[in-house]
Amino acid sequence: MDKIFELINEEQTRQNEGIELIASENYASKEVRRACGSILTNKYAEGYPHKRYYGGCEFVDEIEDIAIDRAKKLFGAAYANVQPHSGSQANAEAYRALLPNGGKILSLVLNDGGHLTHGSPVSFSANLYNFIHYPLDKNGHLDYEGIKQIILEEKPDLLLAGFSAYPYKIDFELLGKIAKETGILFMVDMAHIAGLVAGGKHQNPVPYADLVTTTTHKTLRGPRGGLILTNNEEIAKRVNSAVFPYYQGGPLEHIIAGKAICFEEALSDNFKEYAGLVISNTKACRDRLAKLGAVVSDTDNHLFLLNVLDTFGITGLEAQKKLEEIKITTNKNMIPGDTLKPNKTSGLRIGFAAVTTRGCTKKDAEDIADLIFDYLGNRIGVEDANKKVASIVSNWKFIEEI
Ligand code: DSN
Repeated sequence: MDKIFELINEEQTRQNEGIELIASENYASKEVRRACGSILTNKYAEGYPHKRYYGGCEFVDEIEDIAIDRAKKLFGAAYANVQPHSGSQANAEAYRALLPNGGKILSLVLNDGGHLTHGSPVSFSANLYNFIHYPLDKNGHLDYEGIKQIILEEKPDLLLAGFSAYPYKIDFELLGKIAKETGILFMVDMAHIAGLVAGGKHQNPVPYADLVTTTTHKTLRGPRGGLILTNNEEIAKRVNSAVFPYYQGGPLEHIIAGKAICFEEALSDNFKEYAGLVISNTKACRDRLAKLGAVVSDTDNHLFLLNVLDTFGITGLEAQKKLEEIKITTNKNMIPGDTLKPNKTSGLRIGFAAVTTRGCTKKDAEDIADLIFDYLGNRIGVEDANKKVASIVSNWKFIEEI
């Protein structure tokens, strides 16, 4: 067997045996994976449905049309571009559609829960555009009035919302109103919460924003990829040019087929129930940790932040590595006002989208909280902790069956 297939098998075992708490991960369904691994990967289809640069596109045209229609229906958008290869590329394409190079963008800084493409100096974003940032308030919440004041003083061209490590609801309607009143554009990157929006458990930004980007593989539970939505025809045209030919070449029609299947799954009642369970499991784990005495953010969505420095006297990096010893996967994360650097951090980001797909219950979520608290606090040893992980996971679906 090719070494690659051996490694895929090992990764499959790792995914089956572990407790996956990385807030941006999930398990795509068999059907999504079947489409993504299909012969559609063989096809070149530069351009858009019915306007391609290649022959033989009649079937991929239909597939892409279906993906677009389902994306529009799922999020109530007038226009959808399903070709972005990733969330980062979707953001690059969105900025290109909305602003000239050098345009001024007001966003949340990475350290407070933003994203690399929201103006980090190590990403293209800060090199092509002029980013300024709004802070969170002292409790780690958005300060809507403060954002308005910054807009009035700094006069950016675009307000950007939607975050990677923000555990609270976002009032998109209010942010859209602020942008309108101050005469600037409003863009949302809903990558983390797209599944909660699709499941009706978070306010949908599409009616309030000029443009919305997302990934399709986080809470939305589809294939790894990006999506751009808008209700504005002019912006939609500029998005299409920014995606192809400006930033991308041939679309990944196998992934677009996987997106189409994911959108149909997300339109179901089962998915609505799933989105609700993600939120209640996250809350159950967070509340249990708080009850045990851990320093944690609150949560309204699929994630929370655990301050491991104040709770256990270790860094986020140390906590992440220690939990890996017992097959619990998390990621180190800055917490608002963090005094440590991004490669160490004071916090862990913990999310329940993936384990809820496998069948995690409220009791499992509370048991996971006990396990994290006891293991990071050196109250139980590695052997006992491993037994507890195996026992929790033994009640869950195998990832191949999802
Ligand atoms: N890397 C993603 C996350 O983990 O949140 C964001 O793109």
